[in-house]
Amino acid sequence: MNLIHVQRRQFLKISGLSTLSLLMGGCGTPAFEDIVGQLSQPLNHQVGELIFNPQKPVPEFSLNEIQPEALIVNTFRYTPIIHAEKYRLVIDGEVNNPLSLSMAEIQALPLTSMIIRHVCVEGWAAIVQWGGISLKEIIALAEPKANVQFAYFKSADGYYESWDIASVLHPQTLLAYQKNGEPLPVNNGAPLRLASPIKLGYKQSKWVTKISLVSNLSPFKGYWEDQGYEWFAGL
Ligand SMILES: Nc1nc2c(c(=O)[nH]1)N[C@H]1C(S)=C(S)[C@@H](COP(=O)(O)O)O[C@H]1N2
Ligand SMILES: [Mo]
Repeated sequence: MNLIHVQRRQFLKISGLSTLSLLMGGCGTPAFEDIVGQLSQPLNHQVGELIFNPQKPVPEFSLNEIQPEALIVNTFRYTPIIHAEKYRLVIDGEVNNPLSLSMAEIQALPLTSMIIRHVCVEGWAAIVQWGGISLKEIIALAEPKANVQFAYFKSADGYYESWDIASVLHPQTLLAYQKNGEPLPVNNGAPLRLASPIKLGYKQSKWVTKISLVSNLSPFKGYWEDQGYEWFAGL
């Protein structure tokens, strides 16, 4: 596996987009507009645009605002035992280059760090520093097809989640392997968990083992969503 950065030209080639279609911002794709029109969320985003024209980051906190004791471990099923050497992150679905990455390969990618507020619907919040790789970076390596609109995240404890592609490709959506400058503890989702300032706590899957990029949602949208919680869950 060659973990080089996907260059813009390569990406356009592999995703079947042309520079012209990017400049036109999706004009002349009536089939796509039809599909989008049926959805209740603002999902008129194209993968290529989201990767090459990053969304605006939300403000972050400073080091002295971190609340090391405030992050409550919130695990509904059980804490899975994952052997770091055997662990692989699989990226599949509507992609031209499916991936199966070891932690060593993931940690060879550029480290991004951010200090954000984690907000749980159960009524608590915590300012946390997360370190990891930007999800956008790793998804670009998988060469998503132009029609991708959602990502499913599968976790080792049976938890599952789905996100809209714009939130997935937000510059501050990370796959984190560090918490407050230390290796991520198992309770908090090691070896790899989602962390993002734009979604509620239950969207931030711990122990992520598989990311599937898709153009449609199935009737199963997420562990809590399927019990009545809101799907978009934006902050
Ligand atoms: N796999 C998995 N991910 C999960 C959960 C879980 O039970 N299993 N709980 C969610 C909820 S509701 C919250 S608030 C956060 C809590 O993260 P923490 O345990 O690291 O504080 O993880 C989220 N991700
Ligand atoms: Mo939560």
